Amino acid sequence: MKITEITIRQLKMKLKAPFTTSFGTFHDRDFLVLEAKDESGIIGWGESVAFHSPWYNEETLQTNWHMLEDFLIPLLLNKEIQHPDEVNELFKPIRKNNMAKSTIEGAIWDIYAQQTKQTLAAALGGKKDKIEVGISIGIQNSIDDLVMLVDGYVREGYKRMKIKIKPGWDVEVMRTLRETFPDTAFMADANSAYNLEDAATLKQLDAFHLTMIEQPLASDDIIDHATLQKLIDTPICLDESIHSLEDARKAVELGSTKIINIKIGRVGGLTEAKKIHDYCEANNIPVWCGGMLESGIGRAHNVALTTLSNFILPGDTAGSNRYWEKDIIDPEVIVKDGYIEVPQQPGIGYEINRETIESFTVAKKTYQ
Ligand code: OSB
Ligand code: MG
Repeated sequence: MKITEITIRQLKMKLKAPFTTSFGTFHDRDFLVLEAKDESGIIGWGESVAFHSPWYNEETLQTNWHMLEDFLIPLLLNKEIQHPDEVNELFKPIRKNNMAKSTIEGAIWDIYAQQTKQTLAAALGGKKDKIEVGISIGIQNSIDDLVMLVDGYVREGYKRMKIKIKPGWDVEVMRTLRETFPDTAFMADANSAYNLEDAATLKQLDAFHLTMIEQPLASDDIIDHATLQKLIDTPICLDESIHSLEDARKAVELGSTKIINIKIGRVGGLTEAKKIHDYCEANNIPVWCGGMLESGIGRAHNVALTTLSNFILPGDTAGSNRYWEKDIIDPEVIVKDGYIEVPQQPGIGYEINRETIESFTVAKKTYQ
């Protein structure tokens, strides 16, 4: 295949409800989508999960646009490639900027799956025809508000509740939830809000039988996490700290993580995500697919990845209706009884709604 044309769009979509983590609140989602066309006219779609500002990692939608325009697109345009795994190799001279790389790589995987007349899930080696999903719930104004929200999501059938925590919104919150919902699977995500001096507080969470605690310590740490894991029973799951197979291997060998949250953008694309998945499977480390408040395009890639066999814990890929009044794909991603059915059309398997995508577009540029 040869990519002959690429269009980048900047979109702005309003979240149905604000989403608050330990580092701030989102009201909108500003992000890039990328449309790539090959010489036969097949179109593939990718989404950049970078945010408007660099709080989750150092990338932003503007740095992604810069990397794509000035480095990544020139490396790829009009080059003959046989398989999407080659994109990873092609981008090796460019350090990091994983979310930018992943944006393009995802579109190439979509094209490759369509060319070979299979679903993206099948192209990746996935076998499931439905995936199990949980939901990530932001910090609320009161514990009562949170209990009401959780109750709704339990009724909707979500398979596990991920609760965002931060100092002061942790032990009492999780205690109340455990008492109110004795049989529900809960986990907590701190987005790096703690340090080792907080070990005693984090130890108190052991009493609530959480399936895991996600990224309690610094986003660039795998040393203190290993120390913390020796002090607490709740399994640690790393998110922000894992950018590659090498990071995963080192964290697992050090005992810093017992579970890994794989985000396609954070690790630079589906090829690297699959490598991490395979390494974890061989080393008995369960994985699950994280979320970045994606539109339907990113969501479709997450659904496909989650069909791989070692995605044995419910992920964060909730239904479109949890985020948006109207998503940019048809049909939207639907969760029923805690499952998403894997679409069976070739490629990402959902149609892009051109009219809707145009209505959210604030900037657009085509490269040939
Ligand atoms: O840490 O997993 C995270 C959202 C934005 C940035 C980071 C994270 C999250 C979520 C929400 O937890 C996942 C989702 O619903 O897409
Ligand atoms: Mg997280």
